[in-house]
Amino acid sequence: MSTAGKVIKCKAAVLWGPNQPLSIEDIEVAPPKAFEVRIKILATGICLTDHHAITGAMGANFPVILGHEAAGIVESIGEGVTTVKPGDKVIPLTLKQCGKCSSCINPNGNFCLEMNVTAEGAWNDGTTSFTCKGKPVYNFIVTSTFTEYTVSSESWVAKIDAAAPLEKVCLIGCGFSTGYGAAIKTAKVTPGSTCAVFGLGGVGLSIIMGCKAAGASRIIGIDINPHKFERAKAVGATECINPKDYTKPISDVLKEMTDNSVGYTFEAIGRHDTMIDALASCHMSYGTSVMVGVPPRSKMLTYDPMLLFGGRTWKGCLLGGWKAKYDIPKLVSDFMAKKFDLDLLITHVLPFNEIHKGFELLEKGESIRTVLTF
Ligand code: CND
Ligand code: ZN
Ligand code: ZN
Repeated sequence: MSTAGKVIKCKAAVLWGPNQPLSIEDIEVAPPKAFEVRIKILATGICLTDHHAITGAMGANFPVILGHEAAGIVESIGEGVTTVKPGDKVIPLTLKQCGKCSSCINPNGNFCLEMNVTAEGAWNDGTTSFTCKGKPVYNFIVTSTFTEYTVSSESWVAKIDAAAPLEKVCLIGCGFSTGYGAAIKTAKVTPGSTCAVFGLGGVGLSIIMGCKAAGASRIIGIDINPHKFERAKAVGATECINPKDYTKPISDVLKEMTDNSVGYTFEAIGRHDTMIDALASCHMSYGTSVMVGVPPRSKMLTYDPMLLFGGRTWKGCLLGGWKAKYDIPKLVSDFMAKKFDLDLLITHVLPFNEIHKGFELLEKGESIRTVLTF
């Protein structure tokens, strides 16, 4: 029996407030309105950004359904939707692409200026697509994938290869694309260069994969958890170091190790101190440092401007700098063409109802990516 046009009752992990446990609830998901798409989620990764929203380091409206790294199948579409149809395999996007604003038309921009309209987790008319116990439940970066069904807007959904394995390509929805793009698209790592990656989680390892694909000859991984080193090396790190093993600043350690030749550094943790460490660790005159970790909300960062005065470049990027609606399907095609291996990033696969275990593994530093399947 078709569910199109009807409210769907299903399970979702609802976060009722900051620092509360995720609660698996029965929710109602409204049918898609004009230009909206309702998606049956089949696989979703857990990213540290979801954890930032739980702790309050990243803003969200409560109650909220988190999750933003997923793949699924279109269940039904609203009036006017032309780029996807029921049955299509899709990845919900964390960035929209209007295709018309100054950011979308510039080849280097991917942060669509229309983004702010949905910043509060509700649609333009103030409504939400989810309800639980009679209360509206907000969305998270328009994706909300810790649910059996979600609703997104057409410009935030990318149709992907019908043969793509969803339990793997879900990582292309965030972590993989973010890291890989940070290296090849944002930093534009050059062949033969030396790179240093701070933070060896799913995003950091994807940065390493991007540095390797770009032809870097030395890739140094940095993490305070040495258990991350083995997998970092498996994806391409040439060596790994733990800042806790040194008394001097990590930037000095890297300078000595490389005869002062670190061309590119990346911060994939989300801390101010490591953002400065990463900046100070790239070459003072030609180095580029990319801020990939989400900066803690509402906190100012102070730094010595001399760090930039000699010529360093400091950049940030969202989703690796990719133009989501156009580039995500291409990355899925690249995966299908075996240009990179997502299995190296997936340490755990759990059923959706074990989401708590997935977060526990992340908190304990025991996972790279946990994929939840439905
Ligand atoms: P994950 O938790 O898997 O990895 C972070 C790693 O950092 C862990 O291995 C930690 O041990 C390590 N770490 C923690 N503190 C330190 C420290 N002081 N020094 C060195 N290493 C440390 O996180 P993830 O890979 O899922 O995400 C990483 C960041 O990227 C996080 O801030 C997330 O919110 C952000 C991000 C950004 C974007 C974007 O579009 N820019 C997209 N997704 C995620
Ligand atoms: Zn735009
Ligand atoms: Zn993410």
